[in-house]
Amino acid sequence: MSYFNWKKLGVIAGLSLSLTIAGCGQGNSNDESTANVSEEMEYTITGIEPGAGQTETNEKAIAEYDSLAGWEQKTSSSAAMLTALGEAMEKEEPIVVAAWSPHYMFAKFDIKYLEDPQGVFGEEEHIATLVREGLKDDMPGAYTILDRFHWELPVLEEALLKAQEMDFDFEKVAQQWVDENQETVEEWTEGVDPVDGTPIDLVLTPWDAESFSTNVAKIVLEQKGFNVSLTPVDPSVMFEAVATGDSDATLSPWMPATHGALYEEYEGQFEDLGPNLEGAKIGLAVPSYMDIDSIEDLEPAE
Ligand code: PBE
Repeated sequence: MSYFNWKKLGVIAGLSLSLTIAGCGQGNSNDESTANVSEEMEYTITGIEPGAGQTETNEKAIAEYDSLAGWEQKTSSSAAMLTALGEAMEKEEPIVVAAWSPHYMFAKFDIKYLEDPQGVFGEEEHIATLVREGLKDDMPGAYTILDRFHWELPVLEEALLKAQEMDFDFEKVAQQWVDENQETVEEWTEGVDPVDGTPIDLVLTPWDAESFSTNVAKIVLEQKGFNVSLTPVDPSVMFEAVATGDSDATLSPWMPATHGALYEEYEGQFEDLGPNLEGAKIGLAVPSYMDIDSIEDLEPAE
């Protein structure tokens, strides 16, 4: 027999061996690696706030993936999701959660994103700075500061870990960061003329990264004499407020996937000053002990 034929035989033998293994696994529901964990999870994704951009993206994933046919998303709050994740992990139970980074959940829990071969959650996200039309003329100093304002991912991640230690008192965490990083702050404010109590409103969404960064922006603008108010809202209200001029600016939109639909809806009615953070991400995540790697490894309910 030639070498070629031996090789072919080897392939056939290998194939039938893996078929045998797969066959055994399917008939044996006690085998942990092949048991239907999706059923154990009651075909449910543990989601976050109903108004989150990601809640819609999760619904899109349910609609688009055959493996998620018949699944449901349970929404409540980010805090409730984190509690459910912690409880499941304590008992080593399976769970699929709405996840995003930067967030301290990846430092606190040993979890992994599920691969998203259909690209529903997009690739890299950035957090954008949007300002209302006319801000540049009305408040050139604030505009300059907001335009310069940006984060490197590790800096923001470290701040979010610190926030966890400081009971999520973002005013305090932001003040501490500003105190320790006056050099960066001075780069943002250099050459900006001080004002005397000009009011400016920043609208923000209620998640950690956004709370931290908007509180830092508040302190920095206050150092130049602005009278800053912060208004926490849902993503849809955030876009509307900046588009109508009810609010002056926001540092919270996640693009292009998470808030892309809202961005398009209001496009042309705000000015985009570009990313204030790059390298963000959203997706579905599971504890690392779960033996699946992709959304396609889940099983439909029907
Ligand atoms: N999230 C993830 C926000 C932005 C991305 C929960 C922090 C949202 O879903 O709207």
